Amino acid sequence: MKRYVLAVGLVAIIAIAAMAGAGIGIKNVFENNGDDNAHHAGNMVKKMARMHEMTEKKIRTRMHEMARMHRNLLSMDREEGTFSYENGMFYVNGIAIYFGDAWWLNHTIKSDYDGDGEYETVWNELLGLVGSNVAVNGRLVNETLIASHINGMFLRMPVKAEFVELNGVIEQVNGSFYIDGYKIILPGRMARSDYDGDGMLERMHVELQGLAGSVATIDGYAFNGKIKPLHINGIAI
Ligand SMILES: [Ca+2]
Ligand SMILES: [Ca+2]
Repeated sequence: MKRYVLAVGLVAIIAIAAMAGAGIGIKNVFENNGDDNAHHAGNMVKKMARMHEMTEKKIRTRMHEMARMHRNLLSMDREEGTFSYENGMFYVNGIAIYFGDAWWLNHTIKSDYDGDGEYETVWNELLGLVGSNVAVNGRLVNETLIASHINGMFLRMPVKAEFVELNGVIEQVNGSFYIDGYKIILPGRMARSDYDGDGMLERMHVELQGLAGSVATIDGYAFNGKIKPLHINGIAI
């Protein structure tokens, strides 16, 4: 039943897109037809069109917000100078640089920061840059620069978050989900895996609804009482 309604919705959206593409207005198709069914169908399509428009508007706003946030990342704090390493800490011009916790530093990175042709762990990429001139962007907090970029290449969001593994019952309160007292921050998109095991790929919050009340293990980055999950019950986000 759920699938059938979804299919009808999708057909309506595709029909609207096709009509828009062909330059046919919804108004022209339905307004001159006295038939009741056509009138109801017209209202439904109009409603779908409004919903579609609102979703598009939301996505555009979010994309603008993200673009603004990323533009701002390079115009916050910046240090340029010789990159050094001492007693487990990296420095530029005597300023301590925080690149992330142990879990993140042992993570294989997607950019070749030291330019040796290999994608290594963050730690090894950074060690490969020691002694060279670098530019580090980020946020200066208590005389430590929390890095977002090195030599213009993106590392991570400049938030001092730590990697944690939580185990407990997933609770749902006012539309939000919690585990072990942490609020779970979910991506606003379709799930790539079937986390609740109901045989369907749903939106992330629907998957979590299917897990609410049961015991789960969630790992990810924790900050300010929130967790941004990397895995739910061992399944990647
Ligand atoms: Ca490398
Ligand atoms: Ca599911």
